[in-house]
Parts: sequence; C-alpha cells; structure tokens
Amino acid sequence: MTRKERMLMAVRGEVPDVLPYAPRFDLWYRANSYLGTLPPQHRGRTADAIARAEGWGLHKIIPDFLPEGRPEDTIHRGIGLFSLRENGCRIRISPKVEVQSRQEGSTRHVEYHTPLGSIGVAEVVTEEMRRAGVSVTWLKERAIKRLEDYRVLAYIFENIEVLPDYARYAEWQAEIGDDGIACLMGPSGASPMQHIQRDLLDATEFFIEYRDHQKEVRHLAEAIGPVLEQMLSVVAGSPAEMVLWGSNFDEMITYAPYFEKEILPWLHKAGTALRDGGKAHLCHCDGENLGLLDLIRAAGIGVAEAVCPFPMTKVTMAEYYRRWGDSITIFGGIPQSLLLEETASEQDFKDYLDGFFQDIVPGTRIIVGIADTTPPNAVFDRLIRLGERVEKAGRLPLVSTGVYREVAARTASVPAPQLVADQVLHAVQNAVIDGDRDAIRLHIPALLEQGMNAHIILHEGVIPAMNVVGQQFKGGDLFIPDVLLAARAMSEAIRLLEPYLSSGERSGRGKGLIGTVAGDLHDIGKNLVAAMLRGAGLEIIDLGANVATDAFVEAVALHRPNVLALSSLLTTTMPEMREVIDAMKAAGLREKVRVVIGGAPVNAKYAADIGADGYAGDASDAVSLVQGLLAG
Ligand code: B1M
Repeated sequence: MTRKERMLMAVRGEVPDVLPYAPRFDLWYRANSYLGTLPPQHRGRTADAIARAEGWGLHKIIPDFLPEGRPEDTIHRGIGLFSLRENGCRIRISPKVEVQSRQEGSTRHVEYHTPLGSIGVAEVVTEEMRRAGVSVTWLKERAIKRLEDYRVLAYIFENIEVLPDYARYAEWQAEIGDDGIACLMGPSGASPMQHIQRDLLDATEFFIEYRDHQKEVRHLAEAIGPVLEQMLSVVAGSPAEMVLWGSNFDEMITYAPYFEKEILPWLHKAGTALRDGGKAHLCHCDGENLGLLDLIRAAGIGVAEAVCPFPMTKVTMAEYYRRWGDSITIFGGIPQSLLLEETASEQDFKDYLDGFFQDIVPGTRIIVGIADTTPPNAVFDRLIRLGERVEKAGRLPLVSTGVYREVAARTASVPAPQLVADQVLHAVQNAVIDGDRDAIRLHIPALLEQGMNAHIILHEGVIPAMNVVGQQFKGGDLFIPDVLLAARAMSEAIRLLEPYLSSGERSGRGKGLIGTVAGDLHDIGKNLVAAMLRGAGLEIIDLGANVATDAFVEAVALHRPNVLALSSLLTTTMPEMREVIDAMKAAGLREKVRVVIGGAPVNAKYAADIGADGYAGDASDAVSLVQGLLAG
C-alpha cells in the first residue's frame, strides 16, 4: 500500500494496514537549510527528499507562499489572493483596476488604482524572518486603513475573475506521486468575512471595525462573496482529491457566535460543492478549538488538519477523537511542543506517545502529524522516532489498554460578577460592559453635573464594570470585540473623569510599556492586554510586535515606565524575554521597572527562571498582576 493510499483510506474512514504518518516540517527545513544546519545525512536534500528518505508521507497541505522566481503568483497577497500552482487557479483583475508594484529593500509595495480611489499594501520578508523559516510575507501595511477603502476594495473584488489553472496543479500532483495527497488550496478565509478578518484588516482592528462599521464591512463581504463562489466552482471542478477550505479557527479569534454566523454557512456551501465534485473537504484547525468542537463537527468537514491537542491547547487527543473521530479525519495530534527539549523531556515525549496510541483506539480516521509544524529548534530525532513508533505500534485496528484522558478544565472557576447596587451608577456600568462609548459620553457628564464625586464614579462604577468584563471574558461569556470595546469605553470614561480626580489619583495609576518580542508577529493577545491595562487606567505605550531587544531598552530609558509587559506566542521566541531582561540589567535599568510576561508558551516558572517580576495567563490576570505590583 502506498503512503498516499493509506492517507486516502484514512480520509474516507476506511482502515489501512498501518496508521499514516506525514509530519509537517517546512519551517524546520527552511530555517535549517538557510542556516546550513540540516543534519549531516540530509545535507543538500529538499524537504520532500528528506521525507522520502525517512519513509514518511509528504505533508502537502500548506504551500510555500514565497515561491522562488514567480513574484506574479503572490502579487495579490495583500488582498488575500494567490495564484500558486497549489491553488489550481489564477487571479485576473480587470484593466479597469491598475495594479502597480515596487520592491524597496525587503518590502514590496502594491497599489491598486480604481475609478473610486486607490488603496495600497506593503509586505515584508526580512533576513530575521528567513532565518526563522517563515514562508509567508508579513503584511506591514494592510489594505483597509480608512473608511473609504472599503468601497475601493469592493470595486476591486467586483472586477476579479478566477480562472482554472489545472495544468500547473497537475504537474505538482505528479511530483508528489504516491507519497502524499496534493491538497489544493482554496481561499485563506473560509468565508468573505473571514477573508476580511485575516487579510484585509489588522487582526485586532477587525474586531472594532466589525462592530463600528457594520454597513461598510458587510458591503465589502458581499463583494468578496462572488469571488469565493468562482473559486469554489474552480476548485470543485479540479483534478484534486482534497481541498483546503477554511483555516485558523480559534475559539477566541473566530469565537462561537461569530463562527456560527459568518463562517459556518460557507463551510456548508463549500462542503456541498466539494462533495459533489468528489473531493474531501479539509480545514486547517490549528487553534484553540474547545469552544468550537461542536460547530466544526456541524460544519460537516471531512478532514481537520493541524489538530493541536493538550498540553498546547485545552482539548486532549482523547477528547478530539471522542467528539470528532466518527465523522472527521484528524490529521495532526502531536503538538510541536513535544519536539522541543525546552518544553518536553525525553520522558514527556515517550509518555505522550504512550497515551496517544491509546487515545485514538481503534485508529480509524487518523493521519499522524505535527501541529502545526516542526519548529526550527526541534529535536529532529524525535520526528524519526515518532515515525518508527507509528510503524511499530500503528498496525490497525489499535487495541485499547483502557487509558482515557479527560478534557482539561476550561478555566479556573469564575466568581460571579459583582456590581454595586447603586442605581445611578448602573447606567455607567452597563455602558462600560456594553462597550457603548456614546452612552459613556452621555452619562458621565450628567453624573458630574448632578454633583457626583468623580472618585466614586470611577471606583464604584467604571472599574467594577471592567472587572466584570474581564471575568466574563475569562469564563467564555464575552468575546474579544466585547473586551476591546469595553476597554475603549472605559478609557473614554477616564478621560472625562480625569480633570475631576485628585492629582495623586491622576498620576498614581502608573505607566506601562508593552510589546511582543523579536521574531514574533502575534499581537492579538498583546493588544488585548494593552486594552485592558488602559481600561484599568494605566497609561500604556504599545511598541507593537516583533520588537527588538534594543528597542525595548531604549523605550524604557526614554519613557521611564513603572511596568514593562512582554508577550510571546512562539516557543522559539520565548528566549527573547530573557534577552530583554538581561539587556536591561546591562543598561542599569532593571531595578527601575517591573517586568511582567505572558503568552501561551510561558508560565510562572519561566517568569521566575528568567528573573521577571510576574506572569499573567490572560488579560484580566495581567491587570490584577500589574495593579498588585504597582500597589506593592
Ligand atoms: Co500562529 N502560532 N504562527 N499565527 N497562531 C500559534 C501561536 C500556534 C500555537 C499554532 C499551533 O501550532 N497550533 C503556533 C506556535 C507554536 C509554538 O511555538 N508554541 C503558531 C505558529 C507555529 C505560527 C507560525 C510559525 C506559522 C507558520 O509560519 N507556519 C507563524 C509565525 C509568525 C511569527 O510570529 N513569526 C504564525 C503566524 C500566525 C498568523 C499571522 C497567521 C496569526 C497571528 C495574527 C496576529 O496576531 N496578528 C496566528 C494565529 C492567529 C495563531 C493562533 C491560531 C491564535 C493566537 C491568538 O491570537 N489567540 C495560535 C494558536 C493558539 O494559540 N492555540 C497560533 C487569541 C489571543 C487572544 O490569545 O495570544 O494566547 P493569546 O493571548 C492571551 C494570553 O496568552 C495572554 O493574554 C491574552 C488574552 O487573554 N497574553 C499575555 C498574551 N500576551 C501577554 C502578555 C502579558 C500577559 C498576558 O504580559 C504581562
């Protein structure tokens, strides 16, 4: 049986002889080949040649978005469209839209000029990104920057044609041959709204725009819809066996009500067209899926790829298999943290695998893979041993020894929200909780005019309401947009109350600097923490993402903050936090500022190890932590 046949059988829910194994290691390969640090036995080999030499299936789901020598394939990356061979289609824009591009150093600028106006995007790939193995440019300047950009973009999308390009796809399919499934790549967002969210707006800005400018956002989504329809008909009619339609679902970013409203209907639509075209429908489910398990199942997808279980997320492999295993093929299951010495000892690695083979009994609908991909500093030997283990213990059907791991607790129990009973403050509290800045502008001046003390409005109205928001977010009852809008309403309240507060109270809440460390572009969590800290009355200077160590040190010297908050979402960038702390020591600044850290891969122990003053697991804990440190 070929590797491809095994995988296809798993996709169809049939029972191959042995579990298929197709590890994704593009990031690892690109970084190590760029740095000349591939293992000696694999020097000079392509990634596919390495997989073949090791006897693994080829993981052909996520393309390389930086193809050598074909810039035209990625020219529309800034508006979320690609014409790669893996797409099986080509994007053609009508001559009514003039497209200009220019390269300046590591940055490519692309401008679209239409009769309704112009928009521009800028994307960058730096030396540092190449060293980290990154395979897609970073959008430094997004397409939507002003309200008028919505209608310009709508015009552009109304003038797009999606043409089949099956010949190049078929060549690629033939290169892969019997060693893997050439998964054709549909659009990056599963639906028009997710397309806007992922590609056209800054990740955090989207949540605000989605609430503040519903009409414009919806109008643009309506213009994108027909382009996705065209794409669906092209991919459904293609020679592919499997199609990727839908990526990066995450219970916070594509939170359940949003997923249900904006994504689910398109997954149904795509699923129906793909099934009619005889194709398996695959989604790249690399995020935190606990709050989305039932919705993803209801979407009727065939394959969930990059499934990343506990300990990197809250859902154990056993739970995934129990909830999805009868209808969805799970491709993944090995969290990448298992491949790193820093986060998993040899014993942890072995224990995980022992449990894994029990969690997936009888082993149907499983393709063993890495979620999401192998990091550059992974212990390569673990990929090899994993392959050997699958070969040895993966004869199907698997037999149970009765081990079952429960799903991890969602969060610590959330105390019931406490609000003061005072009727006159209710309106202010509700305005904060509802994120209603206009209501704040109405109620606070009215209360001040009635003679209410600003200190009472702040401490008995505004701050308790923000605490409620933090608790409800933690408990999963409020979502990211709610928190961002509440924090914005709270900042407005503080601005209005400021002149009436005592000078001690005005200056006493403190100043903070925040940023995501070098090499790390994840900024949604950091932005949330910044918003909550602002909401709690701190003056926050946000240095952004991918902040160099020197830039942190210079900013501390310049702004003299009370607190420096560092965020990191990648195991590979965690060490940057220690670098920042060490550099501050060297500059004689460490004693002058409290350093706090957060982000998915770090914890309290790590904070202590690197000499930070504290760790917070989420945005509301960050507020309590910082307030505690400032009070102490
Ligand atoms: Co990426 N990504 N990503 N990604 N991404 C993760 C983090 C990953 C866990 C996915 C996975 O493997 N399942 C994985 C990291 C694995 C690891 O190293 N441990 C990963 C990877 C591998 C990558 C790339 C390398 C993928 C690739 O190229 N193959 C690449 C790296 C790019 C780079 O940074 N150089 C990459 C890219 C991206 C996107 C650009 C597509 C996008 C980021 C968009 C953006 O931020 N502007 C993205 C996303 C969205 C994710 C997931 C799906 C979601 C992250 C998120 O925003 N969550 C994520 C999967 C996951 O986390 N399970 C994943 C919502 C947010 C509110 O939560 O950020 O955790 P979070 O923040 C929380 C807390 O952590 C805490 O409070 C926040 C609010 O409660 N917190 C702090 C955060 N910072 C704090 C600071 C504090 C205190 C608390 O200071 C005191």
